[in-house]
Amino acid sequence: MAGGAAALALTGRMLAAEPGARGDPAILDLPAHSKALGQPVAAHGYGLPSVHEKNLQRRESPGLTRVSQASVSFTPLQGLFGIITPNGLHFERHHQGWWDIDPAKHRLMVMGMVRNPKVYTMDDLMRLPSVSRIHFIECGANSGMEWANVAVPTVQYTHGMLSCCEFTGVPLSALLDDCGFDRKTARFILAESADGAGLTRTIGIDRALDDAIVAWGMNGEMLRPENGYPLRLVVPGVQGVSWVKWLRRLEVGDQPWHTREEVMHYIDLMPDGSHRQFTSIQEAKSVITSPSGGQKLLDKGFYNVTGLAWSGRGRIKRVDVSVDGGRNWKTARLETPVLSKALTRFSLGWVWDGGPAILQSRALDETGYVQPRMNQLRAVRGTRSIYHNNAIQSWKVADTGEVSNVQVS
Ligand SMILES: Nc1nc2c(c(=O)[nH]1)N[C@H]1C(S)=C(S)[C@@H](COP(=O)(O)O)O[C@H]1N2
Ligand SMILES: [Mo]
Repeated sequence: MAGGAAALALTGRMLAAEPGARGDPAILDLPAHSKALGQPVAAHGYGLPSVHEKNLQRRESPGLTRVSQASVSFTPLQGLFGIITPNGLHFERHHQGWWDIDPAKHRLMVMGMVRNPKVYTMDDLMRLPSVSRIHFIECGANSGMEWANVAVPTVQYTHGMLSCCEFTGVPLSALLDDCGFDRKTARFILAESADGAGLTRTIGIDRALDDAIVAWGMNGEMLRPENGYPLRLVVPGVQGVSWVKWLRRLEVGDQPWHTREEVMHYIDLMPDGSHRQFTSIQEAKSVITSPSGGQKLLDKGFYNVTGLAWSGRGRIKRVDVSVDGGRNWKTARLETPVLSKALTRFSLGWVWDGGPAILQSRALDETGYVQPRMNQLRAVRGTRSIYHNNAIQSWKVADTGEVSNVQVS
């Protein structure tokens, strides 16, 4: 219930101390910070969050077992504002644990169907013209437990394999051009990692040339070790597994490699027994982050219902919010900026009357695609899926004010 505690803290922060008979001590008693010198500059060479925000942490889901180092920590979406994930709270997914690799010893090899295969040092790469772009990354298994309807308690664990950062690096297309690749014959790129996971994924050439980035920067500083320092692949709109961390090799070829990570994992088992591979684009999805599971509404009255929407196919066009389990919908306000393949923040004012309610959000993207209900998704995909669940999420508000995870058709 650690995540629940974090969620409660969010609501608790708004509680003022009870005014006593003489009035509010928070006003009447002059605090130490108004009477004495504060702390000096550079007390922390690298700044830290307030001690009062200690509860806001990446956490492992109570419902998942850690297998060796191969595990997941989830981003506390319920405690974040806007669209950018702070680097220390970016979710982590490691198949074989993480490393803090010495950039002076790291190399990137580009080979295969290119005229001039090359090995780059980090210095070589960082001398090239770079771009900085804001994109979301979502693990293909995000919300995977909802297929089995196990009522994961908080939004941190239902949707927290999701983050959004400004990534800086060299466009993959520029790197391929630098090695003289042939646009007529090249059709696929293999990306390979330097960690023990030997993570390899095939990426179609269109996607590679469109907006993929070989990135070293994240939110204005170097990538964190957990997120692939010093080099990772950024494949906007595509599920997290293709964002190869500790990237060491790119190979150009004319057919998919059919690696373990694309034929055994990250596939969708369909009702007829067949399985879908290479379903890599993350379709439009949204979730209300506040109020959300584990939180408690302390009183009747006004609430700003807010959350995040995203689409691997481009911009979010509209988000609708329902407070009655999907019978009636209102269009939410989208906060700017609304960027392609990035998280978009939405909000809608709501006056809670103290009765039971079911909160839902539904995203529409610029292609016209509408986020499906869980039963619409199950009708096509069956019940044996793990990956690629982008269904509408429902949060039930009980008359006690307690918010919990429910599935309503
Ligand atoms: N080298 C390497 N790259 C990797 C992984 C890994 O285990 N090793 N995990 C992948 C998966 S499944 C996901 S969802 C994302 C997670 O990125 P993050 O840990 O930065 O959140 O990285 C991908 N790239
Ligand atoms: Mo993943």
